[in-house]
Amino acid sequence: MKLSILFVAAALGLATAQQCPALPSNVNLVAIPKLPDPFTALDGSKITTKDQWTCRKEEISQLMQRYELGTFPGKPSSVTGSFSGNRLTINVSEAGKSISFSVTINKPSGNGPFPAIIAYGAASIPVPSGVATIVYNNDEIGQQQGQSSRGRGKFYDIYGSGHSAGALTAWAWGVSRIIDALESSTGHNIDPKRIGVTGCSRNGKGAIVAGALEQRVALSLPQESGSGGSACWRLSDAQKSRGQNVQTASQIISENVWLGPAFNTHVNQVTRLPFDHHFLAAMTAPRGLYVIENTSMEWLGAMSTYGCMTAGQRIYEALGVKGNFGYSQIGGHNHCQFPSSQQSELTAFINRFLLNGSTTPNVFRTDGSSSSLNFNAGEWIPWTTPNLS
Ligand code: MCU
Repeated sequence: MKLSILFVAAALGLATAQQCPALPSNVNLVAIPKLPDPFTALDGSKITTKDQWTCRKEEISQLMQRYELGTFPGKPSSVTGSFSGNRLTINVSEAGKSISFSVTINKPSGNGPFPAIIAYGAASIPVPSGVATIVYNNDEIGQQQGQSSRGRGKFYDIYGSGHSAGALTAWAWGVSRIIDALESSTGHNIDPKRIGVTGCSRNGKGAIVAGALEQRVALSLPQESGSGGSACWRLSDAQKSRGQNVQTASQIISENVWLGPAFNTHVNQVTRLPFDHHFLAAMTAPRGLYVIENTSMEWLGAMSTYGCMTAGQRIYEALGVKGNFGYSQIGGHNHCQFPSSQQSELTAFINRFLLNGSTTPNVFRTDGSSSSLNFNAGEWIPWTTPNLS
């Protein structure tokens, strides 16, 4: 049946979405001490083509959802948007439940259409004139006030307090609904094809996960996301075992509800996870991703984010778009204060992905010394990077 549908579609010259196999219900979790290979699928097959990558990318997303992030639901049965003043109000209904939330859109002067950056809470990067800011109260969608926040917020009003999603996934769902509403409503003059997402610290974890889960995000700008964001669980554990005060998986689940409850059983044996956070880059590629980090904050895991994103960049490289990925780790400033030395890099990403520029950014740098970071790529990245055809 499926084959004949595909055949008829092909004969009619219709585009058919690639069918990817569902994730097996039982995945054999085995210890993978170093960073897992993005280019070997669960069934052991090697990924050598972009076509094969399509389903591996989907598999990676399903794995991260099942064991860490919780399920990212598809589009609800009804999403509407209405724009008035500078407020976009989004009404969502699904299976007899309804919620409504609003975002504030601060627009440049002129006619547009304008690109926009969705800011979790408030932007702590400078948003250039020419780009709108959409202020998103993510806490309203998924609360993040410690353990008592589990299952609270408007996402859970729709899906139930027992839903598997952690707050990061609930917030990404809210980003998706903002984009739905921008696509279907008028008067706002925002171009839904040129949307960036940013946030710092806990909200930086949210920004990187939003771009990974929601494929309509054109540019992700996570700032000082650290553990649960651009850091890898395995590397943060390695830093911890060197005596450094970094946030690990076992700590993060005790602090807040950013991740799904399914993650709790894995935090003391993260080597059994069939992924690590370089796979967030896999889920985001080939779209724009500029990771902003800070060597002056031990808790973020300077080696962990640097090493994890070194591995993440290789996925972009395999796809032939290495320069669409950026990593910049600069210290000497407070948490969530954007240093002027990173301005030209941020500008390059915004120009390329939100302002229709054609120059590829190409940023990868740290001000940490190799001895202070002490990341051995040969040890932690035991796989080779293919040139996907
Ligand atoms: C870096 O983000 C978090 C961090 O994960 C938490 O452990 C700490 O409590 O808060 C940071 C944050 O959000 O600071 C604003």
